[in-house]
Amino acid sequence: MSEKIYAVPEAWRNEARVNAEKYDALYRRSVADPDGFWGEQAQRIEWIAPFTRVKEVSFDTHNVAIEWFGDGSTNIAMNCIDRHLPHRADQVAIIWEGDDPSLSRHITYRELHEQVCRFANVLKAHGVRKGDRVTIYLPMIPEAAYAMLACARIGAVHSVVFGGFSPDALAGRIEDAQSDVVITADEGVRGGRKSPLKDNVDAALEKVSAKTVIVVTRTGAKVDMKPGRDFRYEDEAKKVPEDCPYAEVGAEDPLFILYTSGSTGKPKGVLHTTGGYLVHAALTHELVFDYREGDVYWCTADVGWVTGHSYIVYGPLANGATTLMFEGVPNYPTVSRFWEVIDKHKVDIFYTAPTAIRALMGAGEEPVKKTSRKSIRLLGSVGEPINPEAWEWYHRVVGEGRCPIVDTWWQTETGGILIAPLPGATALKPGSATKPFFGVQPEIVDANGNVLEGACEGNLVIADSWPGQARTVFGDHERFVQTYFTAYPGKYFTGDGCRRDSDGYYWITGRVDDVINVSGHRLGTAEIESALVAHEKVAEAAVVGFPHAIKGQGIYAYVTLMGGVEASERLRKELVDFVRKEISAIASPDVIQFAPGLPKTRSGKIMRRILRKIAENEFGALGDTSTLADPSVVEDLIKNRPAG
Ligand code: 6R9
Repeated sequence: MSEKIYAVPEAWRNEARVNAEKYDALYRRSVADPDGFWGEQAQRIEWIAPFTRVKEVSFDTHNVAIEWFGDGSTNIAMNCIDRHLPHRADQVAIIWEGDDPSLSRHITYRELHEQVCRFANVLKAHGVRKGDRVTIYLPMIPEAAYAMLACARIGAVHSVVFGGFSPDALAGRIEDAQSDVVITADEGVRGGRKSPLKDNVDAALEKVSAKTVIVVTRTGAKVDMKPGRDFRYEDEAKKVPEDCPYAEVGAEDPLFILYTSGSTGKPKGVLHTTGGYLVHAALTHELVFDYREGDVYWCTADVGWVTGHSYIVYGPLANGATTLMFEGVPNYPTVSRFWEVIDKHKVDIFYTAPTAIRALMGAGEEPVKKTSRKSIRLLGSVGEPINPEAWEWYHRVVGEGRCPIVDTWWQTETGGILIAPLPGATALKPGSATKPFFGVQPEIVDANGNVLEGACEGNLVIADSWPGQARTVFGDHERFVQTYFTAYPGKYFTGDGCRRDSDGYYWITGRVDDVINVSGHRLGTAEIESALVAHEKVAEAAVVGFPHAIKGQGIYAYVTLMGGVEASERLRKELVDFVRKEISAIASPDVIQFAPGLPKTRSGKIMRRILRKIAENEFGALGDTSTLADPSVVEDLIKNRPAG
């Protein structure tokens, strides 16, 4: 671990909104008096009916119930748009940068208002009412933000599905959300390649049903349109009025569902509600990124992930910011693309993922150094632990040593950032997400649930609620309780391992459950295993993560074939493609090892600990193998481990 400390630069200290002293005092107050602290912070958004109650929370395993500002009402689209119109109608709300560097668009708050109203009216015309679920399967085009905000405007619940997911994965999410309406585009464009989004929707709707598909034009490709079910957005938009009043929405009414992988079963539909989520997203966006009036802010995530929800759309727009939405990828047309976009749009704040930094680091300094980047003031990181080497490179080469890096730890379930530096207050240690945000009470527990004090390492739990916390798993509250509130009763279990050093800094060590983090994308090993065993030639599969230089973790699959089936290079490729088709390209295994048997205990449980060690090439550290039903299986696995 890196021992280096970067003090808060003097200019930052002098101009800090929150300096070190203020952080300490305000943090203490925020946890001692959450009602007082959050009651005040909640005034940053506009309410329709004011709340009189702040925090009403039970983490009791028998009755998990989470409410914030429960009797207040508001509207998120009103907060992100209408509220700004009197003084920033002509300010740019969204800068859209296309995959093709010659394409960009500037959308003002006035235009955003028009577009969102139209979109909302189209949804209404197709029967969408408050509380209905709408699935959004779009590329990174402004319409993705319009569609999300249109749902929020009428009180409908969006479920954004990442455009990289396969028809099967999409079908599962449409079905689970019981969503009658799907919004998609003819095609997506990324890295110069087109992806057949509408065709994927058609394939998904052969398995599950939806009443209406609304198709936004991106490339103009010819796609099948099923009469009575499929509608062109552009045609529908012409038929509806241009204004749409916003609905009054309860603080605890749902805003969105977002599917995320866990250790077991299918992805869970994590449900977020309205008031607390917006307060948390907006406040963290302002303080962690030190967002200032007039800044151009760029988060490179996709709206298909929670980072896109909270820190491309809702947090920035609630703060009246100019948020950049990028359709492309870091290495197209060249590996200078990120830095060129920064120069083109004079980006002040840049937020990306360690996997992108590591990939670009591999291309050397020249592609960065030939750009100016002088507009950049602050850098951010999210999605997985950032290794100190990548941190140092990001700091020294990209930020030229003058930009603080905010390493932000949070999750789909937390709604917004929970552990991160405040750039004017917190000295930085490369690789550490540093200190808790206001109101957040992290604790480190051992396997028995004992709370550890001082410098220690264990599992990360959060002792009490924060406004942006997920409220439930859609349609399955029991699963919500099981997943997050039973391992350590009375506390929220994050699934992450963590070390705290003697300065009280938190260092996330990665997942402690059967979740792997590939390029910042969460995947359950169980999900990939069930995709593999769905193949007719596969008898059994076990999947583990292994360290990968660029992706952070790679996917290593042990596969036992059906009797009589020969292992071959061709079959290996076939299985990789099969997983890609069942889930997504991000889930395709990096390594497949064909194995005659898997190491199991006498009760038949696969010993993943051993499989992880073999995948990591650490044969010396296999630990106790005496409880295995057949220890010779392990020798075979070691002997036949593919090179690499
Ligand atoms: C926002 C997001 C959550 C998991 C989380 C952890 C890992 C995210 C991190 C980080 C170390 C950071 N993670 N940020 N680990 N340092 N700054 O990524 O949500 O997709 O739900 O993933 O990602 O393991 O538990 P999500």
